[in-house]
Amino acid sequence: PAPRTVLLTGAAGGLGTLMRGLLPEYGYDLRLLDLRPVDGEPESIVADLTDKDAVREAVRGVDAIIHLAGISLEAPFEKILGANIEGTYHLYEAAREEGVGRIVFASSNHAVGYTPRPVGDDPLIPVDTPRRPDTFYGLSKCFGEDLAQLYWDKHGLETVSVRIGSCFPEPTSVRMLSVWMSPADGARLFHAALTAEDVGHTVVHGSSANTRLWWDLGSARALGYDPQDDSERYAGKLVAEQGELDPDNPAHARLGGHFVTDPPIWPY
Ligand code: NAI
Ligand code: 15L
Repeated sequence: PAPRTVLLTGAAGGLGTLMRGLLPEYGYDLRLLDLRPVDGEPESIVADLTDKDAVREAVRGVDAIIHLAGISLEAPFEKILGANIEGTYHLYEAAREEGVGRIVFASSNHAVGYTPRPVGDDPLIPVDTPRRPDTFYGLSKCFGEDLAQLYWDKHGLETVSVRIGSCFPEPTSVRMLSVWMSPADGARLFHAALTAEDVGHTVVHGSSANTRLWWDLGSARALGYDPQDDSERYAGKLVAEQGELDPDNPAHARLGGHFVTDPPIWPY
């Protein structure tokens, strides 16, 4: 049966806030968790993923999990280790112990951020492109994907790992024109990832059907995802402000953008 009660971790964050608004329309009953209280949601669970017992309690009784919580940019390794690596392990272990059948894991383009972006007639980046994390942050997403594979192979716990490009209300850079996922398409993709049958562990790229797309959406479409948006309507304004990408700039030549520089340069 399709999942109904879904634990949304990271519910107070940017993406969590967008998805809290959109996913109930698909019929989900969301249980919210974050390190900090979720605005206007007094019943949300305030818990740190590094607290194993709290995570197990939060997971009890849900049909599926959308796992967004964690550090979402580059940070010192020790911080990534707690929130993203240990925290994701706690979540998988709790899901196994409580019999939760499926997790949708917010992976990132930064798991493969050093991959050259296609130029001219180059083929789109395939979903099985070799791992090339661009940060400790990206490395933690590689860990999460491997953990997902282990829990599928060993315990039959299914995951869709979504390598999200940039999911914000609007793209804010020329690079983002290629990797942007509109919030509405994000909800479409999460819904497909929750409801497709027999996903085992599937890795998908998470973006809209952008004119300037860099990566292949085939495995996402195979889940039933049918993106409706295209960032191109923002291209005129962004290119006028920022110019086209400069192939001689290393941060414009790789999928991960400015995450590939040392240190990463914000904004991206
Ligand atoms: P965000 O930083 O706005 O939200 C992350 C949330 O996780 C925050 O509310 C934070 O309080 C919570 N959190 C952090 N450490 C925690 C812990 N130890 N225990 C419990 N909660 C904790 O990030 P955003 O943009 O909402 O991203 C959500 C997820 O999607 C992240 O895992 C991020 O890596 C991933 N992602 C997001 C992309 C985007 O474009 N927004 C792109 C690629 C991946
Ligand atoms: C990510 O993984 C980050 O969480 C998000 O804040 C953006 O930086 C996004 O990637 C991106 O590459 O634009």
